[in-house]
Amino acid sequence: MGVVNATPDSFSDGGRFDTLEAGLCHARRLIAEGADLLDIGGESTRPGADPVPVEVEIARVVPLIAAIRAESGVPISVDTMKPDVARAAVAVGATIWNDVAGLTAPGAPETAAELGCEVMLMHMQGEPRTMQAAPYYDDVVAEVCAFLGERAQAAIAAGVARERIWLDPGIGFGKTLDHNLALLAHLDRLVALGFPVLLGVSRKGFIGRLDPAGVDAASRLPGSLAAALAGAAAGVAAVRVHDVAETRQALAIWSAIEAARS
Ligand code: HH2
Repeated sequence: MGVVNATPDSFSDGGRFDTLEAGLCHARRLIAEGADLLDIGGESTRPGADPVPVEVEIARVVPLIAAIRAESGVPISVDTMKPDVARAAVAVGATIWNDVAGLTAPGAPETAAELGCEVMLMHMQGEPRTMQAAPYYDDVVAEVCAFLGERAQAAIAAGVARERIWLDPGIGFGKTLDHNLALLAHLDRLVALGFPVLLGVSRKGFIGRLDPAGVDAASRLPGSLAAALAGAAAGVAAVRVHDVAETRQALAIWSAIEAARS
């Protein structure tokens, strides 16, 4: 999954793709690099980010999704916590709702069922503005698995087909370095819930905390690849990345080695 942030303030690429032309150029590039799907977001969820009004978010993502859809059949997800934004995105061709709040907004599961789209349910403790203030868990892996299992059941109860549901542990969303590492070390437990798992580690802050040379988001590609491969080894179905070509190469080499085992 290649990321196109149509935002002025995303942590790794904020402001680079926030005009329609720049967003479309970036989408074309990710498609050419081999992205299997594109994730379009109009609200930054980086730690400390303020919420964006619904009309602003719609104005950022809808023209871009429509423009991509006009020239490519690549599957498109919309990265939003708001049912009205998901509705507007699906109307112009998005087929997946990527919700970092796990369909917890009022009416979200019902909207997803009505739209008939796939849903990606992510775990987040708190909300972006404050989530890194003091994350706390007794058992982070058990709690994230329980939350995601419960959100999947809520989606199914509202009418979302089971085979349209993905789960995502939400690396960096209300989690300390130790929480992130515990989740990455035990991804197999999330995979065991029986839904495809999406993993977002690309350029995230935990990489900079483990390696001082990765202090800037743009210098975290090697760590991003290492974490993506750890995810692949644990059986995740997709990785959400900024660097599609590099990730594809890393995954291709890893898979070839795995295939040669048998
Ligand atoms: N991470 C980000 C945003 N959306 N969605 C899912 N499902 N999983 C993730 O890990 C995830 C996500 C944060 O990354 P980015 O989009 O680059 O930054 P920002 O939120 O600042 O736009």
